[in-house]
Amino acid sequence: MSIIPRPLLHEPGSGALRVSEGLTPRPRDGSVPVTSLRDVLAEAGIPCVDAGGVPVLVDLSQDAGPTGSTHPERYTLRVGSTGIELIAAAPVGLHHGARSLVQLIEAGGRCLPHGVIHDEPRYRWRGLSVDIARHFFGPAELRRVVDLIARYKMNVLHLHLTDDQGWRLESPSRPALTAEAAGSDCSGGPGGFLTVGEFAALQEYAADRFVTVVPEIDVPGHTNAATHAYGELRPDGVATDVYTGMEVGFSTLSLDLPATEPFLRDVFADLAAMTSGPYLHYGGDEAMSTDKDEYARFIELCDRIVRNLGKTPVAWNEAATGPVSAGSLLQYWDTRVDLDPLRRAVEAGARVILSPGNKAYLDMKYTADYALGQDWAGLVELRDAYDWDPADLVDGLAPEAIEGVEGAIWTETLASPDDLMEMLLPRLAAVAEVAWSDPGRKDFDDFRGRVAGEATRAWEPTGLAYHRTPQVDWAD
Ligand code: TNX
Repeated sequence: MSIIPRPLLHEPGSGALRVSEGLTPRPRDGSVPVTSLRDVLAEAGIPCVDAGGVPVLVDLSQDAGPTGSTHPERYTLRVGSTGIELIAAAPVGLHHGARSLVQLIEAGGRCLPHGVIHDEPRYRWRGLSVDIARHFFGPAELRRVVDLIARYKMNVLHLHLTDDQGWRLESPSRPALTAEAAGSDCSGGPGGFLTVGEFAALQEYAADRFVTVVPEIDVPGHTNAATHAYGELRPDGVATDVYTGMEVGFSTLSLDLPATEPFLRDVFADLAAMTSGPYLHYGGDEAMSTDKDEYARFIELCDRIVRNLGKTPVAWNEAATGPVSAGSLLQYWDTRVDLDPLRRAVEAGARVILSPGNKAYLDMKYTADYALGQDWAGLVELRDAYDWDPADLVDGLAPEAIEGVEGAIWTETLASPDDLMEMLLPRLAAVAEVAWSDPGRKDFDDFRGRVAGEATRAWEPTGLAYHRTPQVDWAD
């Protein structure tokens, strides 16, 4: 079994099926979509032919997946002597099944072992957060990230769009944000930003791969770019200087200034209008320069603004001291803090995304002497990113309160696309498996073998940089 993330159930058969002439998808009837299967196969260079290939019967049926399951993302993939069968409860499951099929074909060298897979994810939120504020990564790089996320059956791309060093998304009602505060980054580079059109196109590209983009505008801290563009957001009315360092916690908005609430309303309204998914992230982290009571009022206001725009609010764990509204999401990252506020927020109806810094932060160094990355949360080797169970992370957190798992990559030290990729790979595969697979069947030895296969079959052929950790026996 070569698939990452490891499927829930796999019953191997005894023969194998040759797919040298390509595949011929056959929907059970006209209402069953096969475009997603065709697209996934085409992107992997596996030809689909109208006739004469190995038949792939495609069907939507409630009988798909593990026996008795009602999971909306479930699918069943059968490979036998007469062909392939892909059955899912919904189009998203067909997409997952297609991803598994591609990995099986790649691993088998076009010779598919017989067998049956019944699969579904453990968590519904399987994300990666990418900081494009400290260093800017544009549409082409972000599409490559989406490709990887989708390959590993993850479904959320969270974009950290604003920080002290730059504002990276056009906001039509506040043009100075990108006109004045997007031309810098953490290493004196030119920065950059996504236009409204580029952001729309990226979301469409992601949606075609069943990935939701969750945009983050971080307030009230991490706001030097905003106060550089709009001096009226500062008590003295004077715009702050451009910031190109790596410190955190020095900037803040001030709720009692007349310009602040209109600013928040404008940028979140713009963001809601541009965002096709149901979530808006308003940050809330590391507001070390914000007064405590004022911080609570900020959280309450941002939660309300996002709700009134018809979106579900998401914020970093600090916002648990909020109040946040029932049904909003809190993203747990800081393993050093008191968790009582998080538990209380959950009791009041919040749900939790787990991004523990010492496991899921893919900007942490692999080893102490690694050139890239930081180490404030610890070192995160491949095994550290793999060997943890989300259900055990926060004492007293009900399993139903866990929405899912998200890796995060902060880019203070990552200036180039290769820097980004070698921090993501191979650890992104570990995040995907933690979020998808049954913890009872997880096995690092088996996983690292599958990772070695990904490097030769998926990363090297497409020119993706990855870290050759000694924890994997790479093929060459
Ligand atoms: C903490 S995680 C931060 C970021 C930094 C990151 C570096 C979080 C919510 N805040 O501002 O970029 O550490 O690892």
